[in-house]
Amino acid sequence: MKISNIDAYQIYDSRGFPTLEVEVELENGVSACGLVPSGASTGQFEALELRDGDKTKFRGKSVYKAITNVKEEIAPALIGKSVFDQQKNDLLMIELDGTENKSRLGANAILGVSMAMAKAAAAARGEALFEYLGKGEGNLIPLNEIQILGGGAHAGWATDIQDYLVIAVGAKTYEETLEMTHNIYHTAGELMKKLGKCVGIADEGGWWPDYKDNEEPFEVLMEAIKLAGYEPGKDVAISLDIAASDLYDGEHYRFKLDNKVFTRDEFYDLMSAWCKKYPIISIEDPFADTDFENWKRLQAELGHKVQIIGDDLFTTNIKRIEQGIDQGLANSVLIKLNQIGSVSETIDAIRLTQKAGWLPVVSARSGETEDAFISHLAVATNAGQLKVGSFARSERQVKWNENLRIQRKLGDKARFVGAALYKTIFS
Ligand code: 2PG
Ligand code: MG
Repeated sequence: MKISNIDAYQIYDSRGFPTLEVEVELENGVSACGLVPSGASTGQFEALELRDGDKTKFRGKSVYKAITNVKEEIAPALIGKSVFDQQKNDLLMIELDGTENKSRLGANAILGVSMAMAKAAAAARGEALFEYLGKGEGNLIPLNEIQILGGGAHAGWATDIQDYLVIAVGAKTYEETLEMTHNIYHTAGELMKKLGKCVGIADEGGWWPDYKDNEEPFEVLMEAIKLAGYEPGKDVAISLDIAASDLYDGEHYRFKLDNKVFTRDEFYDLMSAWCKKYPIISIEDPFADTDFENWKRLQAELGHKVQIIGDDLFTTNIKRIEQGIDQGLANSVLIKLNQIGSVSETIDAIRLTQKAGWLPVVSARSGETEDAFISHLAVATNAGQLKVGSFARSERQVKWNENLRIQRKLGDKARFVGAALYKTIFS
């Protein structure tokens, strides 16, 4: 089944920023679109998101160059190729780009084509995307990691910590994780409003808080879990994304809200102390992407009972994940399609993570679209976990809802293991 046409045009993400939609059309008339997400707290090792930078157009954020690259360079190279050769076609685009970080054509241009190609191929086979990507092997409905409070780059630095999240570790079914999170999300919102601590909604749908320091939110989180009728640690655990690269100047970590400066040792002590003081089951980017020593130390101290996830640390990049595995820097990898810029490389990153006995957590970006590609990717690869921001706003809900549909389609074959997946990394 050959690709007959590829088109691209500008659409708008959940923040109203320009992004690309790419349409891949096949010789039998079937077509599909890939919608490209965009981060705010991006890692320095991510593949490059090409923006025009012309201040007179969408304040520098338009993506017309990336669109032109799809139409004038990628399309002529891929038209006539088999849509089922995902890996070969992704590689062709990577070679056509010719740079280490996809900076010539743009990772957004390449990813849009890559996603649309996979969706068109699935449609041509009459399969759901998860079936096509997983070659029929994917059936694990993921455990959700859901944001209750948003801070950092997603909420005007209302807190220095980026995400305060929950994981329904006691849930027996996927539906139950959603119900538990719904209850906690709304209880937390009501509580914060009553206390005068809620300013609005952050970029990923969590509550935008107004606190004096970065530790106060733990109290509302613990209280909301209890008020919603759950036991912290047993039914529901806390998860954090510190996004610490944003707090690090090469020597010190800084909390603006608390007006505190930490040496690397002091910051280590704080991260380690929080993991012991609160029922934290998972912590992402507790240290900067260059502070390997602290990563290694935390993994050695707490990696047997806390999920330690590298996001900016690894940027879904095979070489960086391999380095992390060699050096024992963490036990889990956040997986984001646009950090690396193609579907094949993303799946390779997941497989590498799993082979090492680590856990992949498939993730959305803070700037999202109505595309539910990642829900399919998580099930297709049996990744086990999905992080999509909060439990509000349609660009988030479309992903949670898609997993309900996937589960329904899988019927008896669907599996949900919940927190039992942690057995893989905990001893
Ligand atoms: C993260 C993501 C999603 P962003 O840091 O994990 O929460 O944020 O897309 O802004 O990098
Ligand atoms: Mg992160």
